[in-house]
This record gives sequence, structure tokens and C-alpha cells, in this order.
Amino acid sequence: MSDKNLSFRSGVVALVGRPNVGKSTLLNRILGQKVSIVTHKPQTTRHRIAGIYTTGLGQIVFLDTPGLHGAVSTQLNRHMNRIARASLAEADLVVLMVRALQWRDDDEEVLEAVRDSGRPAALVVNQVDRVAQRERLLPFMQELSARHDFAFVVPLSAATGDNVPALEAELFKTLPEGPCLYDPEQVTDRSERFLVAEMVREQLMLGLQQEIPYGTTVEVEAFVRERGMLKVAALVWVNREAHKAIVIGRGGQRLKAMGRAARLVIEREFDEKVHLQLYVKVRAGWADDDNLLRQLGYEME
Ligand SMILES: Nc1nc2c(ncn2[C@@H]2O[C@H](COP(=O)(O)OP(=O)(O)O)[C@@H](O)[C@H]2O)c(=O)[nH]1
Ligand SMILES: [Mg+2]
Repeated sequence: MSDKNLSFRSGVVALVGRPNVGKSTLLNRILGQKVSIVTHKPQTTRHRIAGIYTTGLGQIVFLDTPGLHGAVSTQLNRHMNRIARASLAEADLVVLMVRALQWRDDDEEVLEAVRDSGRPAALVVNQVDRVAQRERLLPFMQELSARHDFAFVVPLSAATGDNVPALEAELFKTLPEGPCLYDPEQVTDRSERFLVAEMVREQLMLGLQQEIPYGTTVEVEAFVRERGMLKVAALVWVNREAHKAIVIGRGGQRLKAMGRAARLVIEREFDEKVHLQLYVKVRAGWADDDNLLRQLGYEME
């Protein structure tokens, strides 16, 4: 028994990479539930979210981060870059994620940030399911391995789950021996209210066009369980009156559709009946208001 305890591993693993490579998808895949929202649009993840994965081998605290990006036009953008960098500093191991057969300037920028952090790093080559010519994968991995002294390199598909167990095995091998950092039953450091707000925001990202979802955020106002049902009321904050009309849609149809989609996701993830009510409110410049950002759950300095 003491031998077993001795080999229990634990540590913090930061998932970094340019927007849209699949960081949140990988985290949800490993945890087997949605702790971090996913869309095909960049900059979906705005928060640092810890996903806690505990097995007989150890406990990994994954930090999902917003992709590091150059466009720092608002306080919200600055906040997103800051937490991505802070997560690097906290990590026992950094997992740099790239898309198979793609290496772009913004990947290079993230690698620079990883180098600057001085933390040990591993490389995950994601989305191998999209690669038609498998023989190109190995040279691609060799090329990237030459750019940095990675602890290991694993090709996988976060979407299909292909080879994800190999990554888990490498992580448990690489992390130091140590005790649980969180209660083994806990899956995330985020509250249910937060997860619900994010699941609503996910549908806004999916249902709204162009810049509108980026000027939108969600605040859960009421969250109660009553007679076997979870009742949630949430505010959708938008920047402008004109955006409010767009979010609501003709006859309220768009908001209704997004709300319904969000409710179905919440019901599936929480495994209970949900009643979800959405309201839209205008607050010009919310993404530049430090106090409001704090109130909305964005951890500012
Ligand atoms: N085909 C494929 N798509 C993926 C894979 N991983 C993520 N995606 C998709 O890529 C998009 C971005 O994923 P997301 O996890 O939000 O990326 P993030 O910005 O790095 O967190 C979503 O549409 C995902 O469904 C993968 O392994 N294969
Ligand atoms: Mg993400």
C-alpha cells in the first residue's frame, strides 16, 4: 500500500495554444464532461478554468486558458492574455497544443511565451482525424521537436478521443509524485452557476454573427432548485441597443432558440430538468469596465 501511495502523481498542467486548436475540447474529452465551452469560433474561452482529473495513478489539474492573442483592444482582451500567461507561470508542465500540419505565426508566438515562462513543456498535435496523408505527420512532429526541447510529443484527436489515453499516460509519467491538490470528487474549480452562464454564452457564440458574440456576456441572476427542477434566470449583456434587437430577433425567436439550445445542454450535462429564462440588457462598454468585469466573474488584478 505504501508503494502505491508513493507513486501517486499530481501537478498542474496548463493547456496553451493559439485560439481554436482544440484545448477546451481536449479538456472536456479527458474529464468526460463539459467544463469548458467549445465553438468553431476563436476566443470562445475567456476564463482560466481548472479541470480536475483524478485516477488511481494521480491527479492532474488542467488549466484551460484563452488562446494568447495579439489583438489587445479591450480590457477583456488584456485580461485574457494575462490569465493565459499567469497559467504558464503556475504550471508544473505546459502542454502546447497545435493543429496537425499547421504551424503559423501565432503558434510561434505561443511557443515564445512558453520559452519565456521557463516551464517544462510537452507538445500535443491535435486534430489528426483531419489529416488525410498520415505519412506527413511524423515529419511534422520531428520538425516541431527540433524547435524546442519538449518532454514528449503526442499526436491525437480531441474530437474522436483517438490516442488521448497515450497523452494521459505520458502526463502521469512526467508529473512529480505528490498528493491530491483537490478533493478527488471535484471535477472543476468553477461553480455550477458559472458553468451554466458559460453554456448560455456558448449558444450565443454559435447563434450570433460577426462581432456581436464578442460584445456579449452572461450573468446568472437566479439559480434555485425547486420541486425537482433547476430554475435559472440569466442576463445577457450586450454593448448596444441595436445588438439587443439582434440578440432577441424577430418576435423573440432568436433568443428563444438559443435559450432552448442552452437548456438542452444544461439538462444533459447536469442530468436534471431545467427551466431557463434569458433577459437582454444593454451596457455600453462592459468589456472595458473593470468593476463590471469583476462582477461578471472575470478575475481582474
Ligand atoms: N476535427 C476535429 N475538430 C476538433 C478537434 N478538436 C477540436 N476541434 C474543433 O475545433 C474547434 C475549436 O475547438 P476548441 O476546443 O474550442 O478550441 P480552443 O479555442 O483551443 O479551446 C471546435 O469546433 C472543435 O469542435 C479534433 O481533434 N478534430
Ligand atoms: Mg477554448
